[in-house]
Amino acid sequence: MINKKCIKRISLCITMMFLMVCFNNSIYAGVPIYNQEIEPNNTRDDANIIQLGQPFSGQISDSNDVDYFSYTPDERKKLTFLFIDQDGTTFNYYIIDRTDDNKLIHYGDISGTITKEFSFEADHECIIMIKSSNGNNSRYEASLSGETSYESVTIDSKESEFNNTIECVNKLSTEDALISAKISDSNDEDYFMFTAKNSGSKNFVFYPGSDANFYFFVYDMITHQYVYEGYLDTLGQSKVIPFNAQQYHHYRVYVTVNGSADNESYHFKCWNN
Ligand SMILES: [Ca+2]
Ligand SMILES: [Ca+2]
Ligand SMILES: [Ca+2]
Repeated sequence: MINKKCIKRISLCITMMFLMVCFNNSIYAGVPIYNQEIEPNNTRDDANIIQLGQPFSGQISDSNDVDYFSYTPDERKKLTFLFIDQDGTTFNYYIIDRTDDNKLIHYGDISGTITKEFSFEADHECIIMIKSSNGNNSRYEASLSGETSYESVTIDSKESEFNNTIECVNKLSTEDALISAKISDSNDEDYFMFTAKNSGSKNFVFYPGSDANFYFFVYDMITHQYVYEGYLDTLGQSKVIPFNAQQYHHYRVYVTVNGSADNESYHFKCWNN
């Protein structure tokens, strides 16, 4: 028997699903695909959204046809693009980082089979474009596969996952960069490193974006001493930690959240006094 409470719940679910669809569509205009392209996919905005590791097939129907595909990793990945020409035509391909001002990652001609490997940042949209100037119903198969990239990288402002170990630390390009990051779940840990460009008194400031129970430390990797270590004890307020920096010393910053965490954002910055 469906009572009023049930109907209320069902209509709430439908409303939420509708809002989620609207929200997704506001980010990506294209449609998700599985094993087959869906036309029209002739612009970046109409790119077919592909699934990692799922091969798909397509065809260039004439010399005006272009096929765009899109994938956005939620953490830094090593990606492998595989392309197989199915009927002896020469195709042209372009791999683009749309988020990084349409930076061209790879491009070239393909007849036969190619694989291309490249690293890709979290939350950057990877666009793959296929065309063929001599194509007429030219068929191809392709796939994009990938795995988490376990490498340290240099960052300017935003953290780059995976940074959960000392080896995969995010290195700050400058000691006073303002870094924004998040603890995405209770298993997330974030490692950063900066180098003091001069000696003197500085303030390390931690800005919590929520009232989560943040734990963090700042550690001098040369003297092996903690500048600060402990829970954020300021109840959601910024924490200012004065310290005497030593020129060229490397400082490790570690952040996590004690207990449950759901995309708990935070910022930090080292200020020169
Ligand atoms: Ca197309
Ligand atoms: Ca994180
Ligand atoms: Ca992390």
